[in-house]
Amino acid sequence: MKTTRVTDENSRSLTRGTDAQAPVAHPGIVRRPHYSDYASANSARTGLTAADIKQGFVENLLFGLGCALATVTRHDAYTALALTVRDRMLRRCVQTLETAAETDSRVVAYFSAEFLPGPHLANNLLNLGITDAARQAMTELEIDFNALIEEEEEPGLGNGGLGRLASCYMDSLASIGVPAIGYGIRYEFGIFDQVIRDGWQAEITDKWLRFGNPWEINRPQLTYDVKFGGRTEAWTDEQGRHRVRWIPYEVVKGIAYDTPILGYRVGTCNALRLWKAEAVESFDFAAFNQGNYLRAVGAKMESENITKVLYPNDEPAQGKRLRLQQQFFFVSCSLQDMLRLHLLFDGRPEGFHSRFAVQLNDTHPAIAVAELMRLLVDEHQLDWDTAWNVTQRTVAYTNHTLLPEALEKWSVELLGSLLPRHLEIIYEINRRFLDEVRARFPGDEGKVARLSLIDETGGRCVRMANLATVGGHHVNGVAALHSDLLRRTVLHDFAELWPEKFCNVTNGVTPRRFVALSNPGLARLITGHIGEGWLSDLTRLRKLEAFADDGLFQKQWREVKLDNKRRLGALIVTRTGIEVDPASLFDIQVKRIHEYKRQHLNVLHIVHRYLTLKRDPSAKLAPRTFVFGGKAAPGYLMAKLIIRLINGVAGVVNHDPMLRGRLSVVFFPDYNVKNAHHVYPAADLSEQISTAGKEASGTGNMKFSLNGALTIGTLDGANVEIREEVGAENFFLFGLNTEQVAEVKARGYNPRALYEQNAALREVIDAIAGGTFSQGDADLFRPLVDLLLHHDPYLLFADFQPYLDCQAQADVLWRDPAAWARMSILNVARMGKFSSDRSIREYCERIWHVKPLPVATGPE
Ligand code: NBG
Repeated sequence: MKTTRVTDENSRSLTRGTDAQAPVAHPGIVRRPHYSDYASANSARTGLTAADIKQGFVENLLFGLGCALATVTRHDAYTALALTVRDRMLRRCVQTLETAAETDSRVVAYFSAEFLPGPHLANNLLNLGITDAARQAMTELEIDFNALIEEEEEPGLGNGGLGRLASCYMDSLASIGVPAIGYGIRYEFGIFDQVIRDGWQAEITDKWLRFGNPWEINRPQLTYDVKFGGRTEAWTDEQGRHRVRWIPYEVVKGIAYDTPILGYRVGTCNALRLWKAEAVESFDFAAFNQGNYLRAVGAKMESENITKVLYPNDEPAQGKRLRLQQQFFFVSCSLQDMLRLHLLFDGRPEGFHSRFAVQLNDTHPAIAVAELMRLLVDEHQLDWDTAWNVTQRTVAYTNHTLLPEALEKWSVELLGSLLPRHLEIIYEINRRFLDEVRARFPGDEGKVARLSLIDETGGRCVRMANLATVGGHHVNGVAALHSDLLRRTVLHDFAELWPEKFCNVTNGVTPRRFVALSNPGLARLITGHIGEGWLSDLTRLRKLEAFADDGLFQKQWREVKLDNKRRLGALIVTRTGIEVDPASLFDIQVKRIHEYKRQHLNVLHIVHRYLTLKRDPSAKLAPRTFVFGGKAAPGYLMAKLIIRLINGVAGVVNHDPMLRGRLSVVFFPDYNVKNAHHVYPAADLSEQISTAGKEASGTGNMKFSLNGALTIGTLDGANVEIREEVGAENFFLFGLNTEQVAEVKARGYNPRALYEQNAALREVIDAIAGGTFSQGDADLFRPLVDLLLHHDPYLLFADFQPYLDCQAQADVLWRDPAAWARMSILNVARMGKFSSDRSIREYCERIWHVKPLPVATGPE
């Protein structure tokens, strides 16, 4: 890639608009401006008062959208308000860029195939501190402010926890003041919208861009060519060096779309830079010239397909060609973009790692290791060792799963056909690496086979986790237990080889979105008692401990919760028609539907309660409302059957007059970030019941607890640390731990025997199998029942009785509202550790070696 560095000499002439030619592809920096240049900017664009916002809004409506106030639709008004807010962010974005450019500070490049930012408007208002001013401005214009907030459709560019984590991290990076770019894919269709038909999940295309997207800025001048297929060719350069060139079969163009990500009450505003694929003009010229118009156009459509749709599977890797294309596409655009930026300031590619720290969010972007090597060696003429040193010092890798089926592998054949040069590079990395291994462990070919980047056990495959581990300087898991298991199992040989490479960074969540924004009542109550500041330093929540036994405080605490439950209840009625009692215990499980997460264990408990209440209406059971939410991967039949089962049970339970006010079951459709805002604040009990060792961390567990829900959970993922923090006495623990799970499996697990021994379990399974929840149809749930009876890979039966016993304890506590409130307060008070600010500080210190860089906020 050739980059023109514009010198001071010609930049000055450029700004004077004299003889200089405007550079086309990469204009670079015309001149280094300073934010004082914008000091005179119009206060309608930058001001933070209600009057300024009102003015800005009207101007955006008129000049941005060409709308008149008289005929404005709700969506127009939303867009105009979004643009008004965006104006205020762009000033900060530019200031952030300039501040970063002035120092030589390292910029974090967070590589993630998924981001789930949630709706932007309310969050940006909060971070700017202008929610009230904006509300006032709208009220003066007789526009319903809340309706505008509701109008926003969220960008569903992720599946679940992994994508949401990436967005929490973007929020924290900006809030702490670390210059960063989030690099990813601008999917035209994000995660599908879920609707429930006859109890089954149906998927609807997510057309989130249908009415435009006011938050993004299209940068058509920022484009990069991405090559695919073809072959490589060796040649010798003028200095007699061995070189390789890649002659691709096709080329696709990536175009940047930037979304500003503003920190909380700070000047730092980073960019989320997402790439869209387009055909290059000269594309399939030959076909075109031969008069084969359709082929030429067909190929164009194919290249645009790359960023059409998000793969809706949250865990298992698929081995699909298009998916590998997506991964390479965004990685290549991003690295080319970073090299361009770096070379603008520093002519030497060998200094790349001191400009950028790349974090690989799981293995989805792991091809970055090979692509950075290719760019440095083939395009920037570094020798292999120098390039390798740069690559290893740039890249670090976060692992997010231990599930064997989710560890990404690409067949050598597929990778070689799509990325022939990268396969060569991977082989070369592997050859050098395995030489080292053999030198250290002579004769241990077993170890060599396990460490190899190539899996030779079946068809030959490239192991992406191994590539990321060898190519990076750090590998981390996302909770203490997970990082431990990672070291002991999946990456055991690597951890032995390079113990210092491995570390843990426990996940965190942003308290801005997940408390201040979604639970304003709680936020107000907290601030009223411990003052401001906790949103930027969540450990200050500790001060709430002093109020845990305060009767008045407990009362206010419970009123906030009840209010939130009323609101969720109202939403449940509109979405499902089911009426729920806000006074009942809200027992909630929201997350992707997966067997390892064991939503069906939750169902077994509900069925048990149902049967108990039917048999003995005077049974001392707390009135409960069970709420489920989550999407199933469209091809994951068992997960879909679990949704059907939940709805089958709901259908029976909710229509039984005898159970009115005692038991209800809700499947809340289309669980997403926007809906999540209503769910977490309304929960009394949070279900975190995965089979121990399967959930890497979980982050919903943190959001619930931070909103005052008590957790019922296993010793899995971050539950372990949550329990440590809030205190064992404030956590409902049950079930086998990871060692016990391994023992049970090693001994030979027999779910059928458990079924026969446990009358309650038998009764529950028989009811499901017999058609109680399927209108007598004994076939509907057979696949699920058979799987449990004969295999039960996630040990539901083993954990069934302990789960029931633990649930019974929750019932007992519910009868004592003061004790429940006390525990709830203590949970919140002790959740400070789980702020994503803490996680990001750890990444900064241990992995990236970057420091915050304060950015001035003014002038407004
Ligand atoms: C998920 C894990 C969760 C974890 C999130 C974020 C993947 C591959 N992994 O337990 O299942 O909380 O990542 O780290 O989506």
